[in-house]
Amino acid sequence: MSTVLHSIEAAHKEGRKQLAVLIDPDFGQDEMRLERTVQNACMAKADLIFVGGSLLTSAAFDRCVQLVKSLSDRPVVLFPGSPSQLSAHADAVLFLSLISGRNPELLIGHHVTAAPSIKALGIEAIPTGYLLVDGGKPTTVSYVSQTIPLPHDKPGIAAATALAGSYLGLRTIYMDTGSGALRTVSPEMIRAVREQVDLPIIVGGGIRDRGTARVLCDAGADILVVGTAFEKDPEQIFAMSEAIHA
Ligand code: 1GP
Repeated sequence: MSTVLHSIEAAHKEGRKQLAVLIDPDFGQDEMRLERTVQNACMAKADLIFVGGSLLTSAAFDRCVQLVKSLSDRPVVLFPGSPSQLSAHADAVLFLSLISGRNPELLIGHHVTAAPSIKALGIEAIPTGYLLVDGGKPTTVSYVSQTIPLPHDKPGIAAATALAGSYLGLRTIYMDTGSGALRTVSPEMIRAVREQVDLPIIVGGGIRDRGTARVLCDAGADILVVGTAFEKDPEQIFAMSEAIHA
């Protein structure tokens, strides 16, 4: 049943790096651009398509996921900014615990609200420890989650947090500086987490060029998530995919 997680774990074990193209549901309102982004993601052999955003300003979330799924031969994974961002058209949902923060709603509250819906919709839940890392400016995630990001220069705290997450049974670790961040998670922080946990590591926030992507992969990231750069220029997906898969 847990096919998306199994494929992520298999890639991690084999050292195959993966690209996840992030689609913001609001961005999805421009259907022609969305179509081009998804088509490029498929042609460039991006590994996953994530759909989600921190702010639920779109009433058409389900419609967006349905459209993405209809255009894509890649697994579609929800990266929900709230318990209402669920859709039966997705293959899986990142079941996120914001373990860098101390907001109980994001450690267990929203999970209780969302769990019955996820079961009813029949989508795969991927238990994910989410670490929000300071990316040089306040982001929507830090504002909406009302949590303080982990300091950018404290890899030890990230490593201890990820280790605790693995002891709690989480299956992937997602380190994120937030959409449009000025800087990415540091290679030092990724290395520190990699030394502590043998779980697939997802890294996102502020990744704009292939050189940076390579450095983050070499540090131990398994999946890189890119949103803003592809919103600006969907043609960038090809070069980024090539760099990550090299
Ligand atoms: C944000 O990790 C994602 O949660 C993607 O960030 O939009 O900066 O690529 P960008």
